[in-house]
Amino acid sequence: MTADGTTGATFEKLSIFYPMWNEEEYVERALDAARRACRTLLDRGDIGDYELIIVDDASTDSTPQIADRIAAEDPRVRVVHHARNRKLGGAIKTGFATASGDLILYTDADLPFDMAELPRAVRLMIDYDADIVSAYRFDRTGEGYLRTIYTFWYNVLIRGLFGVKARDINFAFKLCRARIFDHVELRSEGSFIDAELVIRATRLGYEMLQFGVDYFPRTRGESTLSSPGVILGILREMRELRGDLDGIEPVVDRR
Ligand SMILES: Nc1nc2c(ncn2[C@@H]2O[C@H](COP(=O)(O)OP(=O)(O)O)[C@@H](O)[C@H]2O)c(=O)[nH]1
Ligand SMILES: [Mg+2]
Repeated sequence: MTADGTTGATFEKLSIFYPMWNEEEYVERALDAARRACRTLLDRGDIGDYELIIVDDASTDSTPQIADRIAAEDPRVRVVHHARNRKLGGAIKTGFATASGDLILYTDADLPFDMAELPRAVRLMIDYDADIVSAYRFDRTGEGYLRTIYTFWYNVLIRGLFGVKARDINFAFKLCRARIFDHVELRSEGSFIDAELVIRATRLGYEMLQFGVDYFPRTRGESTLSSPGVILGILREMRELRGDLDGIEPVVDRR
């Protein structure tokens, strides 16, 4: 501790949160991987403390019980239970609202990338003074060819409609300085939320840095976010929020 009660680290606290719906096979693995990465960051003095947050979106398997047990054993683990399934956007809003750190990572439970990438992302954020560090997949074909094509066109659409040059906008690696949420207020309840975050933040003038990672598709359980309903939901929210997003004026000077 320094004289003013802070740790002297670059970031006082890193919050990592996972939206989880029926992830009993991943709860422990996801938290273990996060702990290892946080240990490296603590040792390097990049962060002074960390917390790991599970947003249980009304899971019907044993995810809630496993999460509660781990939280009872580890004071750095917190669990928020939704009373009803609110979908990805709802869970992500809960995650950002619960996070108490000045640095926040949102990612998925199924470990789509090696958590050892996190210390590198924090380093990039510091060295380039970015507000968001977002990862893209070097090779997305592991999620299936049809979905790879959807993903490609979704990124093209977001670029065309909103002028945001994101290489892999829906990939679940968004490291954010908490201060962006002084101005970014998310509204999506569904899977448009990733795009909404990036569109709002960059239009407000916040700087986003992107870096590539190897992608590892889930090896346990089933992917639940590529159904026609999810895709239609994205398009509906995009249409509903279009006017709102187009009205955003910068609050940060880009020099
Ligand atoms: N909050 C919430 N999260 C979900 C839901 N369905 C899936 N997820 C979470 O979203 C993340 C990605 O899910 P996944 O099925 O791997 O989708 P994919 O990676 O897009 O194929 C995981 O952390 C899931 O637990 C849901 O209905 N609500
Ligand atoms: Mg996945």
